[in-house]
Amino acid sequence: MADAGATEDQPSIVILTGAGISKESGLATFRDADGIWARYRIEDVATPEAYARDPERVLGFYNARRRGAVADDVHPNAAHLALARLEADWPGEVLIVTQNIDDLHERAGSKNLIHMHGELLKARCTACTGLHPWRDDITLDDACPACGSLGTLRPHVVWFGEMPLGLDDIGMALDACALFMSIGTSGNVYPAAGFVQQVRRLGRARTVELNLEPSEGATLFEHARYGPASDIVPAFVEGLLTRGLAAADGD
Ligand code: BJW
Repeated sequence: MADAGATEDQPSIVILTGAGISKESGLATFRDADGIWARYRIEDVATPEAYARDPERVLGFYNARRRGAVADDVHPNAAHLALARLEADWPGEVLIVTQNIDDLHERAGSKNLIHMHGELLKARCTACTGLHPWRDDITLDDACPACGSLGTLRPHVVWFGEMPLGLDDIGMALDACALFMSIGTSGNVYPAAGFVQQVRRLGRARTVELNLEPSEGATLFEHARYGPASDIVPAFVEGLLTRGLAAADGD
């Protein structure tokens, strides 16, 4: 990650994204009525205990989602593309902190990106901790490409009770930014749900929620835009690039 410093001429922006930004690309959210948690219980598929109890079930859940994410008809949408354009054209640093494990931000062209809940297209070895690009199913018969151990590969994702990734870099970027945007996340899961409060404590940055509807934490933000991400994010980015940070104000 590049240095997260901000100056008046080059104000930095931190963007938190969640499942809502990938919804219009065809990937399910978690807590909407048609979301993943309506079909699966968290305690069966998204905790270290679930994996210890029934690794095949947990691997099956992520194998199905990996097949979905690499499907030919899944592409970055206008919201992902607009954020990549913002990173390319904004005079200061733009950091995307995504809770999503898909690779749609990368495929849109974003470079300065932290996957705080891991990456679906990587496997991690529980024996040697090695990380490996992985586009196929993970099975208990697979050997770690680095250490050769059998049955030790798991999805490189952050389950409940595990420590999210990149928190030191995220914390520094939040403290330095002039604008914090939260896009397509319900504000249910910590520590991500608390980032807006961290930013507001310092009182230096504007805070904006962009979501289909007011999220759990909506009142914590100073400003908001509501609608599908593929509409509101490109419009918001266009405003920033033409009018600067003041474009964030208002609702
Ligand atoms: C649209 C849209 C469109 C729809 N356009 N918008 C009690 C109190 C406080 C905390 C805790 C507590 N008990 C336990 C905790 C901690 C726990 C936690 O937060 N639990 C809560 C449930 C209370 N957190 C953890 O365990 C985390 N680790 C941790 O805390 O470590 C300790 C620690 C940290 C820091 C300092 C010190 C210690 C780990 C959390 C791991 C989350 N893992 C998951 C699954 C793994 C990845 C995967 O399988 O994909 O990550 S859970 C799931 O939720 C996934 C997501 O990344 C995450 C957030 O979901 P997201 O993205 O917000 O999706 P949705 O569906 O909830 O919302 C979608 C939104 O989009 C909605 O608002 C829609 O309206 C909107 N939308 N269409 C725009 N077209």
